[in-house]
Amino acid sequence: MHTPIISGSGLWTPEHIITNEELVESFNAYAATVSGLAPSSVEFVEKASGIQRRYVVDKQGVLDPGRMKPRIEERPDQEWSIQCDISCAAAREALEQARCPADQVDGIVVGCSNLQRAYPAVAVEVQKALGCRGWAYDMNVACSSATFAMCNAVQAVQTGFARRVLVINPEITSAHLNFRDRDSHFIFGDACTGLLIEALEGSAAAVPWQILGCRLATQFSNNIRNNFGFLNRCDEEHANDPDKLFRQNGRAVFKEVVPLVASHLQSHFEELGISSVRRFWLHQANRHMNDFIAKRVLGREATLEEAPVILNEFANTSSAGSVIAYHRHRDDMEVGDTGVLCSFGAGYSVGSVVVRRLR
Ligand code: CO8
Repeated sequence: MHTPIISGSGLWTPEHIITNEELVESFNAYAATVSGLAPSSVEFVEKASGIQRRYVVDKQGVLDPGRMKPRIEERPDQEWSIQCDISCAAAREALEQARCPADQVDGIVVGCSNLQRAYPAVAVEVQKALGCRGWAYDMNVACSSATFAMCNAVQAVQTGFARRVLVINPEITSAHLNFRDRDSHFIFGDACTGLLIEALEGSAAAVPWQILGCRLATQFSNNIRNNFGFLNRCDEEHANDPDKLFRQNGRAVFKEVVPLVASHLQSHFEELGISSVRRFWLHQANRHMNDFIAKRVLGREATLEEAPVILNEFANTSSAGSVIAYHRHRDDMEVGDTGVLCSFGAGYSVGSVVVRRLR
């Protein structure tokens, strides 16, 4: 069996930022035209979620109260698609950090909550655009798409099925967020992350992070849903219902997912025989959720150093969240330190990947 490592990470961030103030102003302009719809508030958003702003691929379209969705032009088939473009940007940074030429990559897994088309797979397009060999496929486990994709990559590397696999998470959440929904209009942001997972033997990485173990779990729930799909056009009456966008029962998600994730992490650490974890790169959906999860696992409040927060800047970027936290908050860790990337979300789904700094 080969030793799997993360040898590089990359992050693509859109150029547009929407602050809570701007988002709430737009929502309230819309709400003023709908009888019975209460206004949103900046204070609520920040207090309930910890989110202060988010990056989006298009700002104007989202903030226009007459539109409230991003303007993203359809591209001709001959051009790289938007998800391919942002995937390549994140992947190139990861490859550069790993000191790995693109033609040495054997496999690509693109995992995210919303794929822009059914086929050809975005991953295969990325493979062509980057000049990688081997195979590529897309997958979707909502917010857990990154950790589940990492697990696939780890197994491929361990068994020798592939030497190097790129895991990429192009999350354009703003296109499937209902900006007219008071309960959730502030929750999401756009970003794309990339990781190179490869065998330690033969890697040129300056700072390899050994992957000690992956653990995945799912449990069916209707509390987070998005009913968008290819069958929608077969029922014209319901084709444009708001439930074809993201919706959730946020309170129930909060209550049910916190204990699920905490016990998932505890059993994963036990299984690996790990007693001390220096860093928790948690999924970034809600600040309080992360505080509760870390507290349950540690038996005390976690510091910001132990459980870093990026959702104040990015909001919930779905599967990219825990990878952004890892990408931004790991350089200060010592050789031998252990950390965990952990995702949770729709499904429900929970994924954890435990890593240790090797050099
Ligand atoms: N402004 C002002 N007040 C508001 C607003 C608002 N915008 N929204 C609600 N309120 C009010 C309510 O009316 C309510 O008032 P009252 O008490 O008088 O009835 C009060 O605030 C409390 O409402 P809630 O109970 O709804 O508020 P919470 O404290 O529960 O906070 C949260 C709401 C922030 C949504 C919180 O429940 C939460 O974060 N839950 C967890 C969410 C989560 O983790 N979801 C994961 C989903 S992501 C995923 O899995 C991937 C899917 C990816 C899809 C990407 C496509 C977009």
